[in-house]
Amino acid sequence: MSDKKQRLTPVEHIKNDSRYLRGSIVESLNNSVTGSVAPEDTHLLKFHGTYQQDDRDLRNEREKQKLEPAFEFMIRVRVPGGIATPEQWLEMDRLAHQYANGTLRLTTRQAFQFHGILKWNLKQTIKEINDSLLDTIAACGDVNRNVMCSPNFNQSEIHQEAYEWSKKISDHLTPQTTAYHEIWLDKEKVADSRDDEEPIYGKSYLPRKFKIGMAIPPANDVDVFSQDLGYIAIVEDGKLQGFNIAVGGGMGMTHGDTATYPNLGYVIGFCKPEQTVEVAEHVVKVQRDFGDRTNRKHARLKYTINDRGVAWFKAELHERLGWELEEKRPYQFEFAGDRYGWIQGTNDKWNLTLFIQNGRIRDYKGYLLMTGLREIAKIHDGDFRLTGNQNVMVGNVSDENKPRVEAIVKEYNLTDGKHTSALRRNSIACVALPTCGLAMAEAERYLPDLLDKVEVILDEVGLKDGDIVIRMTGCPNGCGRPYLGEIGFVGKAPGKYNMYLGAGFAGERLNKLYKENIDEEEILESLKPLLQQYATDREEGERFGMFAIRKGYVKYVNNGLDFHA
Ligand code: SRM
Ligand code: SF4
Repeated sequence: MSDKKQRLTPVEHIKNDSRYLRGSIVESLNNSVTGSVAPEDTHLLKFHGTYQQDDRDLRNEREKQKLEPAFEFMIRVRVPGGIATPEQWLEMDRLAHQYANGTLRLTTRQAFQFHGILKWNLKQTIKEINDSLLDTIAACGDVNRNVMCSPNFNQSEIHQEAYEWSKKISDHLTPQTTAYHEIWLDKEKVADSRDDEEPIYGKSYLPRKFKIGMAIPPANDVDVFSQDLGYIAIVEDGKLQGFNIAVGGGMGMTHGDTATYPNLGYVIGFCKPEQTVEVAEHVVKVQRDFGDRTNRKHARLKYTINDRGVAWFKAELHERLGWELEEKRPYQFEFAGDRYGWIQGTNDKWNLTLFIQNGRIRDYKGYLLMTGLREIAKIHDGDFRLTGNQNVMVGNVSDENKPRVEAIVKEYNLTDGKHTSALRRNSIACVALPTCGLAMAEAERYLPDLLDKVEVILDEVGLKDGDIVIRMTGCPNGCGRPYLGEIGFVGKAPGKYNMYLGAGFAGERLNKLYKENIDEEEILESLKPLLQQYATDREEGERFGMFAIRKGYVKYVNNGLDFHA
């Protein structure tokens, strides 16, 4: 055995020996002694779209009682481009009540998540998701994940075209193993695992997760530079000419380990629409062959590229393609957040973007959000578009149906965000506690309360309507893309956060560490003078992130390699 092979991470061996993602998943599901699955299967299940978790609110109590943790599963539903039909919405709503914890979670990658599913219901839930013509394969795992696409609100034809391409990329990169159908859908063994093939991934799949997003300027609402592979639509004379290609973005890092860092993608050229799928396949294959399989903290494409150089990557890609990308074309992003309220598309249909705080859909006392959206789904004649900012667009509403949707919005007090502060409208928080096994601090359950307090300051200094991008995550993995927040909070310990400042408003620049390990009191004490000063000293049109840099609160960050400098 070569040195390199010996040094592969344990997950590499699990994947390689899994017979194309089968492992002992069936046996694990049938084991009635425990609510969990075998340790190796926890890794393989991710490729099937589900994570084993345990309710962390109950962990200590159950330990005291000598009970096994309260095991439960999260299921992530792949929704390429974030577009779902009203029928699919109704199914997700039903499944959330029947098998999960009665809530639905819209994710930062335009997908649905269910939480709190017991092992005994896992198979049936995944089967019923597939019955609705959505699926969960490759929603997680070391493969290409849900392909994002700007849920564009007005350039309807351009969006439709871009969406079709993102769907083609998604289909092309979906794993070919028949294990998914065999395990979850009771499909007869169409092939022995020995007959399975993964022409793009191979037996060991990718060294790490892989993410693709497509943005349509001026909106960078998929944070295209945070993707391993980003496509930036180039529209000239009202027509989609093709895409600029950005490679090597990623957010995850580890506290205290400066060898890990967030990075923004490098724009390396331009391709025509019909070349997008081929580009995706070869970028993935370069990463398959050169990504670091000996260290999962160094295994993303950003490290492959930064270690060897952008020029090397481009040359390797060109050689595999057999042709060269054209020169990148000019583009201009103006914002990374969502545009709320009703906007008419160029196809004359209406799009209503609703604000969903941190993507959690449920009924609250006095605010029946989940019921209201269900009522819309029942009469809706268009589609639902999940946004990369955890919100939802009620898309392609006809003129005739608009008043009916409006009436439901009014009856259930659904908000188009215009009644909340601009800060809240531009906020993202990851799931964190109690389901995320990696959370060090709260995020989704805490950010709304923190914002209540920050809004008091904003009111005092007259900034309530000023757009500022704020993001919080419960750990440094970056699921809420916090390093692209003009204000970013990253959990360190219960109640303690690192505070970052200075990212670009349109997702074009990373932020930088401003204060470390601070609690709520210190957060508010730090923010107050900053916001006061921003209210009085900002230059015409100056964004908060840039202001924090100009005033010397933090240094300008060029990219990942100087994030910790
Ligand atoms: Fe994430 C792991 C939730 C978007 C970077 N992420 C996790 C897990 C599965 C925790 C785990 O491994 O046990 C979280 C499950 C929490 C729960 O209870 O639901 C989790 N990630 C999420 C979601 C649901 C956050 C949200 O509030 O919306 C997002 C689901 C997206 C989807 O639909 O596919 C989510 N995760 C992201 C993003 C943002 C993005 O992709 O645009 C990132 C940063 C971008 C990137 O990948 O670089 C992200 N998640 C991570 C990482 C760090 C990866 C790295 O390179 O270091 C982990 C941990 C890991 O992979 O080891 C992680
Ligand atoms: Fe969990 Fe950390 Fe991702 Fe938040 S950022 S969901 S705490 S892994």
